[in-house]
Amino acid sequence: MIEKVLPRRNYLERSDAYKQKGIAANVDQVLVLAAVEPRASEEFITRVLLIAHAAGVPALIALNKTDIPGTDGARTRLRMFSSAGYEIIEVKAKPRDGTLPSAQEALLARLSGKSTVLVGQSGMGKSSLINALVPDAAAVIGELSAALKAGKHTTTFSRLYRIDGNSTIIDCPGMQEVGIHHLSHRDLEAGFHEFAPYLGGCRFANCRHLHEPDCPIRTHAQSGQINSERLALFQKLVTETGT
Ligand SMILES: Nc1nc2c(ncn2[C@@H]2O[C@H](COP(=O)(O)OP(=O)(O)OP(=O)(O)O)[C@@H](O)[C@H]2O)c(=O)[nH]1
Ligand SMILES: [Mg+2]
Ligand SMILES: [Zn+2]
Repeated sequence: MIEKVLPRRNYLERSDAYKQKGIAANVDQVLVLAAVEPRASEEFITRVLLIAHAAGVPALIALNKTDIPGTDGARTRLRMFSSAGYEIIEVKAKPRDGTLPSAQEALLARLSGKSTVLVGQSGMGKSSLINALVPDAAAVIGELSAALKAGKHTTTFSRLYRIDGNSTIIDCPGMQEVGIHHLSHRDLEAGFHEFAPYLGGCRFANCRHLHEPDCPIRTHAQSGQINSERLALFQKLVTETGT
């Protein structure tokens, strides 16, 4: 039953050339869930960070399944995000050996008093994390496909759960694509907020930081002040979206 429609203070959306898809509105933050296995895609995470930035919503990252081998490799792959200033919280929502979930305290502290939307690829353990945070949630958890080494899109609709009196979290279906068609070149640039000190220093006012000469974004990536993997993803997205 719809009781009341509140004014919209923000709106998180993704889009392709044909349509926009709303993810959530009026949230305080986005929690992007990555996992050791299935291997989280850095491009996926980057795209979520971009749509969050464009919606004016802060984002943080959690790495799940830190009980399984390969955790070190996953940590290394996520370093590009911590070097850009994003907080990464390690969790074990549903350890394989049946031990209790861990690192909930650090995460709960970040979720306290806020409304959070939890997004990630299928199989990262979003619903498992909901169950660990909200004892009576009973969110349905899926198996992984052995053949595809991927999630099976178990969650099919978004649902808001109450963690306590003033904290909520929304479980979403796993996303395959995070389209950023609604973002301009400026939105992309702004989403890579570590570029900010160097913007304006490019020789060309309309520099896209791809191959142009005298581009401080590129020279700072060469000298290490900007993470070069971040710049490579920025360039890939700029080229793909034609912005
Ligand atoms: N080893 C390990 N496995 C986990 C952990 N958390 C979740 N899993 C497993 O990951 C698989 C997928 O979990 P779900 O919670 O259904 O993943 P989801 O992100 O909600 O997936 P969708 O609803 O399809 O988007 C299940 O087999 C879980 O048991 C963890 O901390 N460690
Ligand atoms: Mg789920
Ligand atoms: Zn430039």
